[in-house]
Amino acid sequence: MQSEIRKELLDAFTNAREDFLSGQQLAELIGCSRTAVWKHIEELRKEGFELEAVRKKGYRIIKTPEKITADEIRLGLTTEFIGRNIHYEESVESTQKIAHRLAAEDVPEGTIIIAEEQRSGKGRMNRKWHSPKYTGIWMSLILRPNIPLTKAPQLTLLTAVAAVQAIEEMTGLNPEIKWPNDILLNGKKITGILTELQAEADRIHSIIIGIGINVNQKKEDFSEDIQETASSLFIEKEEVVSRAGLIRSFSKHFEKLYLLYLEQGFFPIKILWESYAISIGKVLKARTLTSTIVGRALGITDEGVLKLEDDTGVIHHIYSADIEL
Ligand code: BTX
Repeated sequence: MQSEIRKELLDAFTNAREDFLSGQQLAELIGCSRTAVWKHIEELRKEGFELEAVRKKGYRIIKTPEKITADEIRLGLTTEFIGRNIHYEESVESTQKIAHRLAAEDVPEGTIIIAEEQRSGKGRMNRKWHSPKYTGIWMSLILRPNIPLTKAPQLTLLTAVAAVQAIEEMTGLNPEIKWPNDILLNGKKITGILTELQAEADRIHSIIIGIGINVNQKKEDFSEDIQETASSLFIEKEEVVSRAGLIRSFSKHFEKLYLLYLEQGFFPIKILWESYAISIGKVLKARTLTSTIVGRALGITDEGVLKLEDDTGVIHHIYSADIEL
């Protein structure tokens, strides 16, 4: 757990943007001694931050570390609660597992769990999520909304919108959503979302949203079975993308959408989701556990259920399926 002083120090550098801050200014802003400021600046340097120090002007941060650190995410974070409490690990089985444990310990809403690598990352329906070291964002987010159980899938769709907006902001690329929650670039999967619940009767204790974003992988970093279907932002943009920057951008967009959702319900989110969806209006094949339905996608219901109209005019409601375009 990082100290409060460290958090305030990073907030001060965030607000100062490119400006220098003197040791005295920092001490006053944070309400601690100059020795404490100096000690924390030395610790940032050990983590891989480069700070420029100029006499009579003070300090400013000129480079952040390669590895994601909780401090690097905090530097520039503008949210109230999403991503404010960060649990960071180098290597884990799955961030979802840690999130479940922390959620039961009553950590604050908006806590994120981030790992550099997952040894057994989880996809939906017990599938695997390939999560190699230092290349992607492998993250779980803990929420505690006061909504009925049946509405939980809406948050998966909201997460997809936030991820698309963050990718757009950071790269200028325009990803599309394939129902319910795959995010694609040029038809290849770059992001997956897995929503899990802790609930009693029909009361939600917490919702744990797992987000995997392929950021800086090269084609050969993917295992052979997904080389043709998966891609990364680096492959599509041909530039390294800052993972910490993307986490901050995602947190910002997510918080905005989540507050809108809690205030106005799912409708505004649904409109946004449909504007990014590739499938609406197209003929799709939906493979459910029990059958395969072919039909034209009409849109989604307020519960996030996909509506498919077959060629006899019957409208099918699809709750869970794999979709072929
Ligand atoms: P999904 O079931 O929609 O997708 C899983 C399928 O996608 C796999 O069966 C495989 O074909 C393919 N796949 C696996 N890894 C990748 C990858 N890196 N890029 C593209 N395609 C891939 C989607 O499940 C939900 C994924 C959530 C992942 C996050 S990461 C943080 C959190 N922790 C955790 O264990 N899972 C979530």
